Amino acid sequence: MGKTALITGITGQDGSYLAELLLGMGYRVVGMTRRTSTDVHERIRHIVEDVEFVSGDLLDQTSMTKIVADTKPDEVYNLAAQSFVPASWMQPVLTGEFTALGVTRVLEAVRAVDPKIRFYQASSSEMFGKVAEVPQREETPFYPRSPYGVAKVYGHWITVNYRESYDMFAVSGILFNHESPRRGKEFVTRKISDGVARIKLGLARELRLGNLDAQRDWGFAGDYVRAMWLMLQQERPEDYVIATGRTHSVREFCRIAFETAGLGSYEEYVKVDPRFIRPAEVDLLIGDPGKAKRVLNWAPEVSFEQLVQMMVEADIDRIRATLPTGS
Ligand code: NAP
Ligand code: G4F
Repeated sequence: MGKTALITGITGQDGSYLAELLLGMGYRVVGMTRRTSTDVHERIRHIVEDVEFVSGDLLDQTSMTKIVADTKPDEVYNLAAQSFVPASWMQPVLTGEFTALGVTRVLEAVRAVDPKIRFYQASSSEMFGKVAEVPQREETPFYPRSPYGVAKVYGHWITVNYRESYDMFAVSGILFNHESPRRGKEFVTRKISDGVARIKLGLARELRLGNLDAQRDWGFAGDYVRAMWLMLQQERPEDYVIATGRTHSVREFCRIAFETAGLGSYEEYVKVDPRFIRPAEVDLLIGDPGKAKRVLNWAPEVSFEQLVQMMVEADIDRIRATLPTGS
């Protein structure tokens, strides 16, 4: 018998790549989705027949506990969250309910049904915020700079607390930014690749962005979900930083993206718009993936340059396919 995995947030970027990975390894994959009046399966359309769907919500303890009891998973991956940082200033209470208390609800469900179920929490480099050291490691103190970051710190510590209080196999992956052609269009990398594609195909003339000097340690989502799985296969539950160890600015992302599309200098098209500047910024993130390399034998396979090219080419192909033939 193969293992069963329950994934919350299966309709998101990471959920889609993780489901693919686990199905490929023979897992029975159960995906939790919340009820919506429209179809949210865009990212998992190609595997929708292979996944079992259950309806639940991080806000609802009863549904969480019933889902864990009914599906009897060996592993639970808690990827669901309100994950867009600017939205967390607009909806700070809701962000706390989803992204902080939601973690406790899933942990409570696991504890009540079977504390031996292995649990993965999607923690974030946003917890490091105004960074205390460079690069950031598992021991680096947290200094979050947004309601989202604060909520993730809660999610991280409640995971550690359940591990220590109830001897559960509960681990927290502190993942640095990871991107792909399936990234939501509100995040800066996808906003750039989509914007570049629109300019290339004559559908737009400019791209409006915020802080071009912000620096992130960007990797490919497909590489990062492998690390999530590896963390749950270890003998001991421990937390890991997952990152490439290299950082790049938004400006550099723009430069490579416009060059990939053959549009020349990004400076001709990119305009800084104060609407996209944040109330408090995380200026620099760079992770130290040393422990993940040593213990998990994990390393990213896709470089920054390959990632930018992959995203720009995918958006050009996707948008071109929607245009009348010959455009
Ligand atoms: P994403 O694309 O925004 O996906 C979020 C998922 O959460 C979606 O499936 C969404 O469902 C679901 N969700 C939101 N609120 C929910 C609720 N109340 N109940 C049930 N499901 C709910 O995020 P992602 O990029 O895949 O990231 C996955 C996780 O990793 C998130 O927790 C994120 O905070 C964390 N993380 C991401 C990164 C990164 O760079 N991508 C880095 C560090 C940590 P709908 O489809 O219904 O909206
Ligand atoms: O792409 P972003 O919105 O991602 P951010 O805020 O780093 O958060 C993402 O990564 C986290 C891991 O560190 C996750 F936990 C979180 O869920 C999410 O996936 O912004 C990246 C940087 C920021 O410094 C922002 O100020 O890009 C800068 N930026 C500049 N112009 C912009 C824009 N960001 C967005 N979204 N839109 C802009 O126009």
